[in-house]
Amino acid sequence: MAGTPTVLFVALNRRDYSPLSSAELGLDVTFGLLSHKYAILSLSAWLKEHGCNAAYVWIDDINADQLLRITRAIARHRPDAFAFSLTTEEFIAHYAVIEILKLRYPDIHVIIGGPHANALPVETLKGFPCIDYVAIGDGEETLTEWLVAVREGRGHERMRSIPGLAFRDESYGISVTSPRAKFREIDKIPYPDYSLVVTPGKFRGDLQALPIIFSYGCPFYCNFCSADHGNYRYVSSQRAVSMIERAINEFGARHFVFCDSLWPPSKEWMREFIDEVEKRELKFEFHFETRAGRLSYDDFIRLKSIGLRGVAVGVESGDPDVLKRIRKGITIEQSRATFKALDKAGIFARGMFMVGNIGETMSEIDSTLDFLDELNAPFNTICAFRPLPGSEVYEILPEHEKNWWMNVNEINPWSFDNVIPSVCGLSYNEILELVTEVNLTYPLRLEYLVKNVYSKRLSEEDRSLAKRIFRTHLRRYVLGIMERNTIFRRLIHCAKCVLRVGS
Ligand code: B12
Ligand code: SF4
Repeated sequence: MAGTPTVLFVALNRRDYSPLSSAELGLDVTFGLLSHKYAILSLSAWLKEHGCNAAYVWIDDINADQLLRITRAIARHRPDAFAFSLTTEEFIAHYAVIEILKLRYPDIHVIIGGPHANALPVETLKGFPCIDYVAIGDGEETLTEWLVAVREGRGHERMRSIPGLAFRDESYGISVTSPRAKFREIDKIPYPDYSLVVTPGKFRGDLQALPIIFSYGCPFYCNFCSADHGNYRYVSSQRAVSMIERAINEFGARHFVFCDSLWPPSKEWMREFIDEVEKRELKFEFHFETRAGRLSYDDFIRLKSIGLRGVAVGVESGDPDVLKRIRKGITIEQSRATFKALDKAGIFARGMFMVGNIGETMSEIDSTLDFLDELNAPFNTICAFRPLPGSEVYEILPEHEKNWWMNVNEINPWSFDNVIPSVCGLSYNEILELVTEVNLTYPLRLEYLVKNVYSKRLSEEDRSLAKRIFRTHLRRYVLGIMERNTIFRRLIHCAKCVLRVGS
């Protein structure tokens, strides 16, 4: 373990994490976002600029072959520590990996950070003994100071002086150090370390999109969300363009997904960004997520001229009372106007909706489903609400329901086996069933075909994408009906028997 203090980031990246993956929908090219955590790319770059080293290994399942990848990475990099960046929903699946690592390498420290760690540092350490440290808050300085302390073999006294940490101390209690100050000078954060996940010269920039983030936190306070509310910080527009330019020149990137909670930070920032992209004559395509009411038709047209391909809009609900209750801070009218502007500008729009929000009634859910059809976007993601740790709604759960995340199915966090508390009249499984049905049948409507597949409003490429969405959903729907149909099931059974006898 000579040389530079080294951390090995480890991740379990399953492709089947969502009920309808983008690969299944044929959306690979457009939404073919590299699934690796941006935080890992960003923290790695920071460590490398601050006297440490970082490596990264990911597996797509827990089996002997995949675990061998980790063993090889350990032999190659000889890390001082294993690091994980986790959301709540992927925690349990990753803990299975952590247990295996701890069993094989008991002397290598394990640290976790990210949204789950930020929300429940103490509960996580208490319930999961193979985790040694939890980082709370912005991780750049915490991880660097901690890694150096680990390398120097300093004990808990030294760890107590590092802000933003929680750990199991000598008396088996949990120590939490002072809060880590928010990182303000975010222009100083180095360019993301894409070298961890793509090889220059080999990366298919025409087929895959790189994630890129220009901001930390969010200025809004939606009560279902666990983002770092109010602590909104963003890089300058010049810096943002330089980040893109560098990814284009070094890695051959052509597509980006701006993964900020919301983009752009402001209209003025956006104008400067566009001017700078034009000045540097950069050629790339991009998608981003925004809030309803933030951008106009003219804005979309200007953004389209520098490569905008698609926009996701957080509509959440079609009911004004629900929007107020969840403190979304937008109106139905604003969503309507944003989708109209996107339609008129011929931009591929994606609506993001949620069902099962706090106190939601069946008639409020119906309003959302009606609104979904009214907006008639080429694509939507409709989520079954989960009370995420770190959000305001999580805090109001009765104590005995707060541990739901400990029981999430390791194989499929979206499965119906999960016992997830509901905060409305329907149970979680009822909501999930409804949402799965709506996700599946949404494009199977005449209005969808007329507007998104046959009208000439969208580009040829986007229309063929909408057609793929229609076909994939139709195939799945028909197969679903067949699977549920007893006569059909029996026929298949008979056919199999005949084939068996025949052979
Ligand atoms: C980008 C993003 C995504 C992208 C990820 C793209 C990518 N390739 O990285 C996509 C669209 C794929 C995505 C998907 C989902 N996301 Co998301 N996403 C975000 C978002 C907007 C930004 C996250 C980000 O990368 N920020 C930039 C990095 C640099 O900051 P950071 O992650 O906060 O990390 C800092 C610290 O936490 C810390 N840190 C992080 N990791 C580590 C590790 C170590 C070892 C240390 C020491 C420190 C550390 O240091 C970092 C730098 O200071 C956040 C909201 C937000 N504003 O935070 C939601 C958020 C993370 N997502 C969330 C959710 C729920 C999801 C989904 C489950 C949604 C869904 N229903 O499908 C999925 C599944 C993700 C999964 N695998 O589990 C939740 C997580 C809440 C929770 N309690 O877990 C968030 C917080 C939003 C919310 N609704 O509350 N997401
Ligand atoms: S849902 Fe979006 S806008 Fe609302 S607080 Fe979370 S990140 Fe911000």
